[in-house]
Amino acid sequence: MANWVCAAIAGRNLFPVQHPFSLFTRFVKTFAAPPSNSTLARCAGITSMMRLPVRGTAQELDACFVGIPLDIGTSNRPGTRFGPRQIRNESVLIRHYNSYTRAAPFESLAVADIGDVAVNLYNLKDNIRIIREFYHNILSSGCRPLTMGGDHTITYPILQAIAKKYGPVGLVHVDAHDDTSDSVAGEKVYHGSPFRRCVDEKLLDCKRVLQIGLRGSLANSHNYDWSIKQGFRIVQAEHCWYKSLAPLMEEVATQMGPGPVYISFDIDALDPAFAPGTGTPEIGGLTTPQALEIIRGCRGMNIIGCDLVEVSPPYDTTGNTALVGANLLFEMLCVLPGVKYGNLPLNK
Ligand SMILES: [Mn+2]
Repeated sequence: MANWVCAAIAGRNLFPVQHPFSLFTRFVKTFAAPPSNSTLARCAGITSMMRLPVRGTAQELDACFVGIPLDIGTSNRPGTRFGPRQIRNESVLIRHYNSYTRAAPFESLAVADIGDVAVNLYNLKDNIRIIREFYHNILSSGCRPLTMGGDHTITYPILQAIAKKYGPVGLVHVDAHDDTSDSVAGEKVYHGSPFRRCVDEKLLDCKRVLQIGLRGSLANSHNYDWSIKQGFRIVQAEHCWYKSLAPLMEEVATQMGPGPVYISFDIDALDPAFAPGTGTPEIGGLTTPQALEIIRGCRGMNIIGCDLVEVSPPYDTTGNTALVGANLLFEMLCVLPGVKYGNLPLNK
């Protein structure tokens, strides 16, 4: 897409700009908001995340959306290779401001969609290197990535890159499953093992890890013992039923402290009633209001990256699962450090 088209869609400054004395394109930090539907109909325009400008680099961005269209790490239903596309498609509905928290992310941060990682669909392990190197690049400029998955395998190489820059990080892991298996069929890399690999490589600050939403049937009765032994805080879905999670998130904020924190949100943490389009659904899950409470409860933490994984469009032809995912990514953007907030609601 021509740069002037990006700028026209954004309705703001041109970028990247051509330096008058240079043959090279020079990227400059500029703010860009999604287009209003007064100037561009929601069904029009290039389908980037929220129809934000598309850029080929994370340079000079505070945050970027990036897709990883991968599903060859799945254990049951495939289809998450189509996740980023459908999340982008459903994201065109999302507007500029957070209606409840009053977050104004596009007035606070330079944000764009930098496209997808060039995955290898024929060699899962090769993607570990491909994704890690891609994220080294993103992080080298100080940009905070918001990733659209993709199956949960992708969080392992993302955290390799994150930990190289920040050291071991805190983790808010929202999921129906703990994803800490050691191996399956003799393979160490798949979507059930990312956090085991992260602990193996000391990528996590284990006292600052929350796993929330866990449930469903297990392969053995002591399945969660390994996580607890590492020092993780485990909150099973049953302990979330019928209540607000805002008080819990205040405790989690204390647990996380001022250090860097990564958010990894598996859409299967939600009940299949809210998000059926996923590979390993489990009944009795979280509600969408609880998902909002968890993410909004991360405000004030030093969030250095986020992902939303496991959206599998073939299993939800309504698009609702991707719509939920797109909105949760917007909510994550709204709690990044540096986001300004307007006046809070007057009436509770
Ligand atoms: Mn998962």
